[in-house]
Amino acid sequence: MTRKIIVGDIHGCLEEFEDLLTLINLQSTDHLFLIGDLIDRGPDSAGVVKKCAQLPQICPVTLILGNHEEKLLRYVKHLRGKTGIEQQMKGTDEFPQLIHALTEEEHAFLMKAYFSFQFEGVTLVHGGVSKRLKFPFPATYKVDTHAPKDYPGLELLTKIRYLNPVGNFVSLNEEGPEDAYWAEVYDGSYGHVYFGHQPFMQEHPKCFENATGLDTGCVYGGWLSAAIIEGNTRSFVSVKAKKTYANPL
Ligand SMILES: [Mn+2]
Repeated sequence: MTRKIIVGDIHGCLEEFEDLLTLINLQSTDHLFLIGDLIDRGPDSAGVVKKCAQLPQICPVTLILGNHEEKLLRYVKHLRGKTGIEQQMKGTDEFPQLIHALTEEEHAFLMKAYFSFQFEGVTLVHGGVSKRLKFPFPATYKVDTHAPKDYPGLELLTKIRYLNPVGNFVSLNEEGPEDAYWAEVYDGSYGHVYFGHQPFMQEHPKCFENATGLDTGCVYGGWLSAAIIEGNTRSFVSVKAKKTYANPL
């Protein structure tokens, strides 16, 4: 039977990712989903992208766009367009070296990412969802065919954490006592949502009523996790980080 395997935020943790793939024992009948944030903070972002770009040789691979990939693609767009805007972007220190290390094929792999993806009652996004989204949802949105200028706010799917009482996005570190973490208040109307972005420092993914958080903080010394969906059953696999590579922001 087809297994749908959803892997949490890797953030350059290549060794842990390879160990996780060994545990999963990927088959040609599987479908692998990567929930985004392959890159930044960890020891080998280029190695992780290279590894991921090879995996379609084994089975179908779907990349969900993380906020770090979203920023990288925007950076490259400005760089290639010679706008100079990329020099004003923050949190891009690792990008020049990473861009240099990636081939055109590997860059193209990142361009094939999805803002959101749907299958059988499940929605995948990197960050989170809200009922105030300004585009039809749930739906599958792809980076190379759905431009954020045509679908305003599409990039929010990569970075939603807190929502204000009416459901609007609250920027990082600007949340107040009246704001709620999106997965705590999500009513399930878009199906069960699998997501990353928010590190939960625990051995297995964080289960909410209508959502599952797959980022178990590997780059911060936690775990790298995956959910495996096979028919009506679901299981989790995790590997412990070999060390602490970064401090939580
Ligand atoms: Mn993220």
